[in-house]
Amino acid sequence: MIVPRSTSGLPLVMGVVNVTPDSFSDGGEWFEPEAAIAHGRDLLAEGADILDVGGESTRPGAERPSVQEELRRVLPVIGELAAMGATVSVDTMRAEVAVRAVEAGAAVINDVSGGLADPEMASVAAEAGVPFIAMHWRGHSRDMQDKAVYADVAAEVCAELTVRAEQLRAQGIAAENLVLDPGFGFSKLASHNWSLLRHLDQVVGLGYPVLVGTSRKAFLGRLGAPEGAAPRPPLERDAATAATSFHAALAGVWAVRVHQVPSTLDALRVAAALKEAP
Ligand code: PMM
Repeated sequence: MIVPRSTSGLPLVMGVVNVTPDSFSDGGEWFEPEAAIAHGRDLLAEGADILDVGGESTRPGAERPSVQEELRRVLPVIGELAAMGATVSVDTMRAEVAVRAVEAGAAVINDVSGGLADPEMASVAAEAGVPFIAMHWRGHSRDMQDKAVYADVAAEVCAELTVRAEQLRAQGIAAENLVLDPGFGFSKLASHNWSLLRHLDQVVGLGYPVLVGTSRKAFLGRLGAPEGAAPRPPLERDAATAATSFHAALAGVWAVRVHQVPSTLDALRVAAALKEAP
């Protein structure tokens, strides 16, 4: 399988299905498999092209679940959603979870560590022959913000992603199955996220399809919040997310990973109308 493409010229919409008790954006809301499946069905009905099912929270400071717990969370949800005809990606850093997820019907592997967290991941993805999303990553959530040190964030993220892509291809992942993601919020301060977003064209310029995941992230919550106050809560960040999706569409990304589909689709439609206008 090669990376699915939109026929409209718009980025694809990847809807987030977190089966976790502790994600920052929707913590616990869809933790039971039945609730997660129902949520996935809703996202699909709203127009999501891909459903991204994850069982490990990657919010800063998060502890990791066991492999067995991660499998218990994601497999039934992936199986049901794939059986409904959805294109499902599995959001995991573990090769064993990726293999079992593909067996259960996942058509895409989304690894926020880009294959760095598990030495078996690249060969497993190559063997499975499914699209592999490699995100820019400098370490596990526990201490990732200590590694948010850059002189030129866009240039350094591009350089690190280029090395990662070369290594993944050397490990057998076909170039046409590779997607890159600059990793908003992962080992990045708010200022780094804004700079990366502004220079997204550099990431797109690497020549691979690009996924952007800014949805409900903390840097958006700080907009409009008084200086020194807590960021606005995740559920109040969807309008700002739509604005970043609009920007990503103009930059030519392959897909946006979001929690709320209708506002995203509107933002992408505005971008398309602008692009087509004489
Ligand atoms: N962000 C989160 C989880 N998975 N995957 C990719 N490829 N890119 C991302 O930016 C990304 C991801 C964290 O957000 P969540 O807790 O809302 O799922």
